[in-house]
Amino acid sequence: MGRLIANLILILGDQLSQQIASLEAADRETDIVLLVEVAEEASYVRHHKKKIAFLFSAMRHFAESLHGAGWRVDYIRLDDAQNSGTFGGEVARALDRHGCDHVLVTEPGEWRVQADMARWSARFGVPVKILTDTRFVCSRAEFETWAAGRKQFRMEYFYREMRRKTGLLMEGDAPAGGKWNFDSENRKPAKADLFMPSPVMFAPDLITQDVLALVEARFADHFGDLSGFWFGVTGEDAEEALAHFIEAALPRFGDYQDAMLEGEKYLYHSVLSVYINTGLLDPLEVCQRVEAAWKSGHAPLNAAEGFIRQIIGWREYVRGIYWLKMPDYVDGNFFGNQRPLPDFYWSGETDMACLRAAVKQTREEAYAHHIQRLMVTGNFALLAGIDPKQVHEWYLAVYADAYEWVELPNTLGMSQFADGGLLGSKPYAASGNYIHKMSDHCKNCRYDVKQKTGEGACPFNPLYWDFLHRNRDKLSDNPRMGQMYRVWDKMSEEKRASYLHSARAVLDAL
Ligand code: FAD
Ligand code: DLZ
Ligand code: SF4
Repeated sequence: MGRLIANLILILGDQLSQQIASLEAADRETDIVLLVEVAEEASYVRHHKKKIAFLFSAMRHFAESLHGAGWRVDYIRLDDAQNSGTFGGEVARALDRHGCDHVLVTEPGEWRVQADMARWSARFGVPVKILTDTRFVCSRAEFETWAAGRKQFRMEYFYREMRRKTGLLMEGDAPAGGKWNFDSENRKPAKADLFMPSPVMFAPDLITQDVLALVEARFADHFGDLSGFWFGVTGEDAEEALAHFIEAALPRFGDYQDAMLEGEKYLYHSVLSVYINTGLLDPLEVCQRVEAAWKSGHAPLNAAEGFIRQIIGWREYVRGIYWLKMPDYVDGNFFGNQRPLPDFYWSGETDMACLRAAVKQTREEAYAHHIQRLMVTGNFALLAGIDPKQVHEWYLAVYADAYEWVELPNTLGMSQFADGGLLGSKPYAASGNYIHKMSDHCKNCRYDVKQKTGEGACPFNPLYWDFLHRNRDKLSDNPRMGQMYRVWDKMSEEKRASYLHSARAVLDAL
């Protein structure tokens, strides 16, 4: 006999897993699964067209697979005549349609959505149960316990606990290979290579083609190219992408993790965040597969460890920080930066070759790898004193893998140091020399990376010193910055003035 209580189970666009907690707790006989395409989610920041298309297509495919697995699925399309455009509005309509007396959801990834859900029970007059998202190794409650009483949070210590908890790359109580972290081996610049792997690209099927037409019609004025859409949109596609990454790119992932090359959009990166963050891949399973590749001798330890650290270390850690510190976190502005985001973050029209390449590929693919995000677009915004909230909204909009829980701490914390150093012990600020060392962009640039000041100098060079000078009261006590202030102080008055003058010219031209 089925249960008397029928649940309405709302599955959000980034919860597309049959193992998601709300489905695990549900009953196929009595419960209704609801998925909704809603205008508010696509436009509270104006997401990249490819991101919206990916999500809608993945949601439609997921609904089909649920139906095939025997679930009763109610799917609301964006262009359904009665679509209210919001999660709450669609839950209200579905409760009327189906007469369910409970709502069951898995906790959402964004504070904004959680705050809305907290009001649903009173609004709809039915119990609303919000379940822990079991896709994460560390629950929000566990992270709070870890953080309690600590003056400083450091990812490295958190990561070691996650290694112990998961048993990944552990030999008894000790880390495999005798070290927790092989990052020092992972800083090689890459060379153009005919055999550079590329992620598996999937031709759009009929469902995706429908969605592409919808997105082109409804979101024509959003950032991003829709043409050349190749993302996988099902769990099977994502599996194939994972297998290909492990086979073709993982062995060199570690070595070239920090490298950039003109015209090479992916290098040895996995391009899996888009699938992991929507639920098409399970993060722990991904790590176990990578560990198995190391155990079988296919990939070296520095690659496997580097990759696993990103997922059970950084990914879990930034989520913990997000939930610990929201809602105030988003207003962090340690340096008091107010400058608006330059237009070229949208147009890509700049003579700075590194920025042009990063923005161009972001527009084309809704993807850029970590070092492009951190050391090119992020570094420039930091040095130029851009309002961190505008920087945050840009990253949230333009990347297919961006959800606030992961994007915000990476942008506002790691990249812009706007949280005053909760996430990193010093700002990721660098002059042109870093980009020159790690990439081949400078040879295609109108600016000269070796030139420090004056017309034609790489803008990162004067901006770097101007940033340090401008923020001296905030940074000079930081032990990791002392050395740079000593270098600045030893410069002649004339040299310092020349840096500041050149920086002013760059900033005035923005
Ligand atoms: P790979 O280099 O192949 O790394 C493997 C996996 O590790 C990724 O798929 C991802 O799941 C995880 N990972 C790596 N670094 C991080 C990190 N710092 N935080 C969390 N997970 C990480 N990542 C997002 O998933 N969504 C975002 O919105 C996002 N915004 C970012 C904004 C800025 C300013 C910066 C500096 C980083 C941001 N990151 C974000 C982290 C990282 O850049 C991306 O996860 C990565 O580029 C995704 O590409 P990939 O799958 O090829 O990653
Ligand atoms: C990003 C996004 C977009 C563009 N559209 C939808 C949607 O129409 N329906 C949906 O369920 N989810 C969408 N999402 C993902 C949500 O924004 C995400 O689930 C919340 O921000 C919580 O992380
Ligand atoms: Fe970027 Fe400067 Fe190199 Fe040009 S010279 S590509 S602006 S780092």
